[in-house]
Amino acid sequence: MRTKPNIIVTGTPGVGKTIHCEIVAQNTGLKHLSINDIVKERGCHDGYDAEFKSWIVDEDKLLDAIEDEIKQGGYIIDWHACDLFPKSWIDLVVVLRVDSTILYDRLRARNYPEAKLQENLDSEIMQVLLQEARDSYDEEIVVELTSNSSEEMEGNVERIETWLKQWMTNSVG
Ligand code: DAT
Repeated sequence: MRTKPNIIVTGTPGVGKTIHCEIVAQNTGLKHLSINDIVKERGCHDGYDAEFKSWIVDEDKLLDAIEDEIKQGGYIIDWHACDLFPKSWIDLVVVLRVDSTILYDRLRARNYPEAKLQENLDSEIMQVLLQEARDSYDEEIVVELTSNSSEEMEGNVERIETWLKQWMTNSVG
């Protein structure tokens, strides 16, 4: 049994996963696990897609690389997919959502190639990651939160921290 929960923060690139995870990790002591960094640093990929400017993830290697850590609990996982993680590892799935005009500006600021920008905008509009989360986990643990503004981000962080406190209380009790 874990003494601390594992949380996934997911959503289309640019919704605010990294910034949410960093703040929650700083405030709570949960460890921020950036899957992007792990893929790069631990070589969990089959090479680089130059057109999309992204690594081609080897999911089996990735799961092997993080299994021992995640099973200890206490991680806030930052990744734009969630269906690869076994259900038994995860206690809460936060899906961040954003208006497409705001997302467009955030991805433009990152100089995304046009095809990648368009694919991500379509994905957000079609709610692809929300659907993936709902298909992969029990509905009680999937929470959809909007991340258009700093005020919304503060509210989201507070909600995640309240959930965490509740989880810790229940696990002790
Ligand atoms: P992700 O990790 O999902 O790709 P990010 O955390 O890197 O996204 O955020 C992308 C950019 O948008 C970054 O400059 C911070 C900004 N941002 C994200 N969420 C925000 C919010 N709710 N309010 C204001 N700015 C936000």
